[in-house]
Amino acid sequence: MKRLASCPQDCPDACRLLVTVEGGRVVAVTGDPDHPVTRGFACAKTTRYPERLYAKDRPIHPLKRVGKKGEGRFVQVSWEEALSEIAGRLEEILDAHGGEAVLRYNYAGTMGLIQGRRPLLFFRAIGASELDETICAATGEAAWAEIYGPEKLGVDPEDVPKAKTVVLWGANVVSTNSHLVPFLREARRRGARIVAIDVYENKTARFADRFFKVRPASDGVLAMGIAGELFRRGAADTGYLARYVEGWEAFREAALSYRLEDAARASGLAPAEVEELAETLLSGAPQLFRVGYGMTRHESGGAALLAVLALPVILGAWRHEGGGALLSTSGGFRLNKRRLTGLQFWKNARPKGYFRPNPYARHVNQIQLGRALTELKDPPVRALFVFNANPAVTAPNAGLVRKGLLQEDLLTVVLENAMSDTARYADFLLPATHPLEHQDLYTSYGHYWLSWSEPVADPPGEARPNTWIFAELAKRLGLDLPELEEPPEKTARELLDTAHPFLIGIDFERLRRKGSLKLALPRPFLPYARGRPDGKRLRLPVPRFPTPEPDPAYPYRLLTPPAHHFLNTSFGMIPALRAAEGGEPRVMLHPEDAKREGLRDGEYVEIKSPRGRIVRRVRVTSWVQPGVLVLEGTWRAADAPDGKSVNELTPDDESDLGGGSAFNAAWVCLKKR
Ligand SMILES: Nc1nc2c(c(=O)[nH]1)N[C@H]1C(S)=C(S)[C@@H](COP(=O)(O)OP(=O)(O)OC[C@H]3O[C@@H](n4cnc5c(=O)[nH]c(N)nc54)[C@H](O)[C@@H]3O)O[C@H]1N2
Ligand SMILES: Nc1nc2c(c(=O)[nH]1)N[C@H]1C(S)=C(S)[C@@H](COP(=O)(O)OP(=O)(O)OC[C@H]3O[C@@H](n4cnc5c(=O)[nH]c(N)nc54)[C@H](O)[C@@H]3O)O[C@H]1N2
Ligand SMILES: [Mo]
Repeated sequence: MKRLASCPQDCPDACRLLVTVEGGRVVAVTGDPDHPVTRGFACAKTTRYPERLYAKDRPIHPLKRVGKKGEGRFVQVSWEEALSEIAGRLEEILDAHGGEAVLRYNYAGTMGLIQGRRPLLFFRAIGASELDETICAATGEAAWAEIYGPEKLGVDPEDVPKAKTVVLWGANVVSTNSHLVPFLREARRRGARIVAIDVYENKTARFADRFFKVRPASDGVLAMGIAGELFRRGAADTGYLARYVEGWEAFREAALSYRLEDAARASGLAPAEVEELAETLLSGAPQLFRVGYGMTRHESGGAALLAVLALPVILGAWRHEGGGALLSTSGGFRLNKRRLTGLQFWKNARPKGYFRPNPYARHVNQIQLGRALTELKDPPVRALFVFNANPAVTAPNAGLVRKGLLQEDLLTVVLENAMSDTARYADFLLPATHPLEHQDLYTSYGHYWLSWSEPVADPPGEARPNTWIFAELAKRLGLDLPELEEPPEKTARELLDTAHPFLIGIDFERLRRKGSLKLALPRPFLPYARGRPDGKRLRLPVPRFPTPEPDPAYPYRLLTPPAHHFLNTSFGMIPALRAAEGGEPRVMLHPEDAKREGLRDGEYVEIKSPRGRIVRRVRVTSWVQPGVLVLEGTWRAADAPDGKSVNELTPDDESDLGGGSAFNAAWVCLKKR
């Protein structure tokens, strides 16, 4: 039997999958041929869903720790035993320390709005510490908002074939947004030129017509140099700027102060190459900038993205279909989320039992989980609930996270549908359904299709949806939270109940019938052709790029971009995908650096940062540049030769904008072993 379902992964593509099911089990996965973005193909990862869903070590019964913390030794218990014991411990913690002693840690393990977002209600109802979800997009979002306002409305990928110049800037789309590739090929067939700008030669660099390898964190200066050149050549769309853009004169002044040589020196390109970039932009309009979050994960990553995002504004590219920028399309989904995550409790407190809504609850930045667990006082964090995330290896400064997770007096509850690294640290490991086993509503950050997904397979063992688990806990705490128990259809209806014009004609019944519907975008879709959608003008703030003082003890910058065959850690349990990534994590090192360090291809090296040390096998390759190391993918710690996550090395400091992560600002040194 073949059934359609939505792919839940944290990926811009938000595919519709065609799933073959036999006896309630998924046996094969491909893409929905009728979905205009999925176009019938599933990626290297999702075709492996059967292996992920039925992995031998998937937790399918409630488990209670018997070994030491982190050992991963559990005994099976009943749901009743697990839930009542957790509720009892929670009650003690709430009595002794109040709600803020409880912390959730969640991210986008499923992009489904119901199983992804609804559980927040539980935490807001008990006045738990608020988690700022900054690990991925916060810096990019903040940079976007400075220029374009709070809604991220990217170019519709289905309009990409109309672009004449495409710049893939710090976006490895061939690996991380593979369903954009057919649209790029179509643009190329119609005469577009595709250039890629990245710090190493990744798959997208090889796909592009021209590749520019730039120094990490140099994009801001490079973009300002290009902007200066555009103004000098009289190529700026001054009509557009004068009418729709605030602050452009000051921006122009600033841009003119960057010479081609400045941009060249910072980026490591030749001045002629910077000029070539400017000329490429002028050779074919409209220009499309597909920008990634990778370049934002630096000390001044927000400013860098600001400068890059200014280029389509200066060129007036937004006036034409296919022109502009594409960071995310998430701002198109103007759903009615008022009640989804319990924010309404902050406005109308309804005290009952432990029901202590607290709009002023302490905020914890998720990239500083280790600090929160080990340093916070008044109250200390005494209970941690992890769902839809694997912070033991995906959060920065993993050594400190581990120290926090090992604390005896911390109650750790993990909801999982895989034996994740974090699951091993759980006091209670609760079996969650996989999104192919429950209903949910999905938006996308790479296109404008909304979807509804029915379960296609039976949940194994005693697995339950996240919302069921939190509803049961709420009951045992005497909380009145009927929202957690309401049928997903009801939540979906409410989410779709909005007067926003993009949602006109999209009601739940139609969405359920069709499975997937495109937002009712105006045609042509030119969201910033006349300033912001809200009628305000765009803004071009002048970005500043402080250069960090280099520490000679840590001469290399380590970058850790996504791996082609993984989705963060979500597919690490599949041997074939690990094999496709080379069997173990490898650190890429330039031949010159290898020579200086006396390292040969295939040898192991110790990599050390001020926060920790790990051991990795070396891959000597000129895909990278001198002084820059690249390690693709967040591997499960157990698959590394030393059992340690690469995030032992990464900083938990905030970037310059939005409190976002700065994974790529990891300065390290190498020690031959
Ligand atoms: N296959 C696969 N797909 C994924 C993921 C995955 O793990 N694997 N992860 C998903 C998630 S959570 C996200 S957020 C997105 C990832 O989205 P993004 O973070 O946008 O990741 P990429 O598109 O890979 O773009 C990152 C690129 O930025 C480059 N980069 C890093 N620093 C700099 C810099 O200073 N300048 C420039 N020019 N480039 C730089 C990296 O080398 C890398 O090639 O992808 C999603 N899709
Ligand atoms: N060094 C370095 N570290 C990084 C990055 C980097 O570029 N470099 N990228 C960062 C980025 S962009 C991101 S987004 C984060 C991602 O980090 P995480 O959010 O931790 O992502 P995953 O490792 O995929 O973990 C998601 C988990 O959710 C589980 N899950 C899936 N569906 C469900 C469900 O329905 N219920 C429950 N309970 N669980 C479910 C999966 O089994 C999986 O273990 O990592 C960040 N970490
Ligand atoms: Mo992400």
